[in-house]
Amino acid sequence: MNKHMKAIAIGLVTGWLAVSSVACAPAGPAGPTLAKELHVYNWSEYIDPQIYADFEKEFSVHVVEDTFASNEELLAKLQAGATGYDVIVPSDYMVKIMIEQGLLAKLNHENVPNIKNIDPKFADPPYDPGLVHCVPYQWGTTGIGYNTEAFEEPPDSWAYLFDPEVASLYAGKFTMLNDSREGIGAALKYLGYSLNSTDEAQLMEARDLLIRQKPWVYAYDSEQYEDLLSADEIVMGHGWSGDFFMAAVEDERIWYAIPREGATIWADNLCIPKTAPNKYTAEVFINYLLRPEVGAKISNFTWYASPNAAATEFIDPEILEDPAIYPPAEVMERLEWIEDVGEATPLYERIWTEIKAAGP
Ligand code: N2P
Repeated sequence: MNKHMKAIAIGLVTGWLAVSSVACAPAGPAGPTLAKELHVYNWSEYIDPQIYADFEKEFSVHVVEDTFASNEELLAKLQAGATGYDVIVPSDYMVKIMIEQGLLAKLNHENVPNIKNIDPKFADPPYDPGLVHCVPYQWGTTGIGYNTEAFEEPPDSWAYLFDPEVASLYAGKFTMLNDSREGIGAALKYLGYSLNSTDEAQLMEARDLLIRQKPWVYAYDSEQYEDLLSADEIVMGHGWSGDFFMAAVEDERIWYAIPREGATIWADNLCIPKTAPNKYTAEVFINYLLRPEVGAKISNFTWYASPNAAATEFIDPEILEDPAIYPPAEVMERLEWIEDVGEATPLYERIWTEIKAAGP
């Protein structure tokens, strides 16, 4: 009997026992039951769809996925009163903002025993100490994906996107993420500042640079840039590491560089909104994603690094050994986490709106 069949057999036996005990003992409080449907609000192409199918097969819960393209879009949706989501996937800084705004439920760790599989390095993040609300899902970096045939040297500097003399050579041939913190952050890094700067003069400099760059930008896009690369619409894109590596499986011309001035490192997290209709089912699902084999299946599909230490032995060696996915210490030192900039947040949003509204 394989492991799976054994689990079913035990389930049948305990099910039978439960029925017979109900018959001869006073009924206790009903344990939590699984919902028929689970609503996941995720980044696009961020999970192997087979995982939803496998979960449904084992637990008889149908997973419905809806996607968002930025943390700010996710936050706006929740603030506007969206109440249908059971699991959401915000990044680090957004977890902190959501906790402060009272938007997240606390996890019942008893329902998520596989949380023990999380690498200790990720088990006590500053944005959610002790993983009280969320569980880390995947982590990666933000840099420049490119068509290797279009460059003699890898475009490993933000100058390719921002230095007028260089970027203008690629006019109409590159995209920028449609993301306020990532877009402004990249400009700040090019200028030699922290991507969490709250200095108004530095932020104005970043704004001017982004407005200057705008005529050369093919599109502000966070969901299709890798397809645009493959279709030869663009030759490089500001984007998330794994999206390019995933595209490289089909198109070997595509590769990815972390700019030498430094770049974003981020971790996305599985969290449950306070308004979730099916909290227990959400916890069962999160616990499922934390199984070693399932954790590996996620990274083997997304090409992002996994915070699940127990998954490592099942992750493709090609992914584990790729220094652009698991960067060496000297690269890690140049990476910076996006932090909640508190009172400066409206300024970032205003700058981004100004950039998007500026003439071409
Ligand atoms: C996946 C997007 C990765 C999310 N397509 C970046 N935080």
